[in-house]
Amino acid sequence: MIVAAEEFRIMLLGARGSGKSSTGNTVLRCNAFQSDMQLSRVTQFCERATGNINGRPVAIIDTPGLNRISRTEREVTREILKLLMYFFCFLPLSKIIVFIVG
Ligand SMILES: Nc1nc2c(ncn2[C@@H]2O[C@H](COP(=O)(O)OP(=O)(O)OP(=O)(O)O)[C@@H](O)[C@H]2O)c(=O)[nH]1
Ligand SMILES: [Mg+2]
Repeated sequence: MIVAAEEFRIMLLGARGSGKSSTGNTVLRCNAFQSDMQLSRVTQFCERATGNINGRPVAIIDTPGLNRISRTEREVTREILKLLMYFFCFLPLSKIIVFIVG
């Protein structure tokens, strides 16, 4: 019997411009997330991209930067919590590794 490997989930948190999206692209070895040096926040909403590393499915969850630029901290926090709620409501057994970038 072949058992499918559990998806390995990594959520990237950190300040604006700290390299969250670049880290996600490096791990997935593709340009899944928009990455740029801008005064305003580049990533506005939580985004999920998936890939495969050594046969193991991997999902990276990129998030907006936690500084108070363009959107308030409250809006960004709500955006991140919305995604976490999604995982824990619809995929109750799922585990997420949170990685602070920067
Ligand atoms: N020198 C260097 N530059 C980096 C590194 N990681 C990211 N950068 C650059 O820093 C800039 C911002 O990187 P992003 O990955 O877009 O940063 P972010 O945290 O996703 O930014 P927001 O989405 O705005 O919160 C880009 O120009 C990247 O090329 C790093 O490790 N070293
Ligand atoms: Mg980003």
